[in-house]
Amino acid sequence: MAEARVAAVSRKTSETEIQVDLNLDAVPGSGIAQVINVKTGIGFLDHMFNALAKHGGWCLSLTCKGDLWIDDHHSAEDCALALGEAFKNALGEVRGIKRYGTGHAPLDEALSRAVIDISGRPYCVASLNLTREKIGDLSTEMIPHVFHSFAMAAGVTLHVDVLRGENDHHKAESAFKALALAIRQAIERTGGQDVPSTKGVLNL
Ligand SMILES: [Mn+2]
Repeated sequence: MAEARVAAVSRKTSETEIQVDLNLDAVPGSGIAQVINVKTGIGFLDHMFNALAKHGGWCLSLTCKGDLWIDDHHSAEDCALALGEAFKNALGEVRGIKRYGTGHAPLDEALSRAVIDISGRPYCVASLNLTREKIGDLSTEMIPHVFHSFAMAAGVTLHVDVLRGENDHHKAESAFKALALAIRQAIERTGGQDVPSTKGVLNL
């Protein structure tokens, strides 16, 4: 059996202090017990990262002490950057994986689609149609920012679209679940050691 893909990232600035431990290979049937412990200081963001980890088949420990007395911006952004960096480090050289992944996830009336390319070309388009100012203590404007920050740090091309929905909590949660399914497909091992690019190299 292939070795589990793991990474640990510590990130400290004057605004946030973050620790991430990630294992990408805790999918059901892997023999690795899936343990998820997320404490960003922002309840709704914890809920979103929990959904991402659960449906992505990850073990994830993420803790953040951030300057929430200012607002949620630095904590949300920096958690996504640290998680993206951990994701990139855990994958290592892009070799022997599917590279592309697509996920669709409904949550009641809401339906989202995420498409990812583990490309080494960081780019993000997120069209979420959120209408509320906040969900819990998370500003809704931070949700596309989280996707963008994750994509930049992970070095992936990411498109996330909420295709329909009425309830902002449902829309956001279905978007994170769609991303989880897309990632799970993209990082699935092919069983080979091929570099999935005509250029013969990725991550450059
Ligand atoms: Mn920012």
